Amino acid sequence: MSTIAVVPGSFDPVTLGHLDVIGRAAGIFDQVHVLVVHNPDKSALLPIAQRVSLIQRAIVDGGLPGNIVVTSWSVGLLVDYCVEVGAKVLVKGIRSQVDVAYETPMAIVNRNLSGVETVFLLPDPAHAHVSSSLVRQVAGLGGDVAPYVPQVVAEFLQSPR
Ligand code: COD
Repeated sequence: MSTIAVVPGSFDPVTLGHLDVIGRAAGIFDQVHVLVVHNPDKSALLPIAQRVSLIQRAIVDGGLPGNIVVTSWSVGLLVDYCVEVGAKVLVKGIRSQVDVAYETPMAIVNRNLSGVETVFLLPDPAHAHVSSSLVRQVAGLGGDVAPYVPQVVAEFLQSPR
């Protein structure tokens, strides 16, 4: 039986840290669904459809495997999507104790709600300091975000909109 894993995030925008986790998940699981979800605790920069499009282009440009699909979810719980598509696993990236404290209760509640397990992947040290909020801040102040994001995202953020 093939195992579907969901890699959820706000991906606002997708970073090299996200892409690293997505690529490694795709090497472990049969199918990976990258799921763009609105996080009500964060103020959004990009519309959801734009985030999906940038992830799709970054995956192609980065030569990631073909077992990855990118989509979004806006109704109900994250695990409702997992149940709908038959995914048994959520994959999250853990950069620090802050991520552990944020993700651990959600992992337990998600398992209680649905039986879906959460697998934590450690980051590539080269990208462990990277976050979308840092990228939003640097881009908003006119700085160069190219070291932190796929090229397609850097070009998009630095183009006039
Ligand atoms: N290296 C490795 N991993 C990274 C990096 C990096 N540089 N940067 C981010 N990550 C990881 C994060 O730790 C996270 O696991 C994932 O990538 C996505 O990060 P973000 O910042 O894009 O997304 P978040 O943290 O805003 O998460 C949004 C979610 C919607 C996924 C989250 O809020 C969530 O799981 N919500 C649950 C909603 C729900 O159903 N609640 C009820 C039950 S808990």
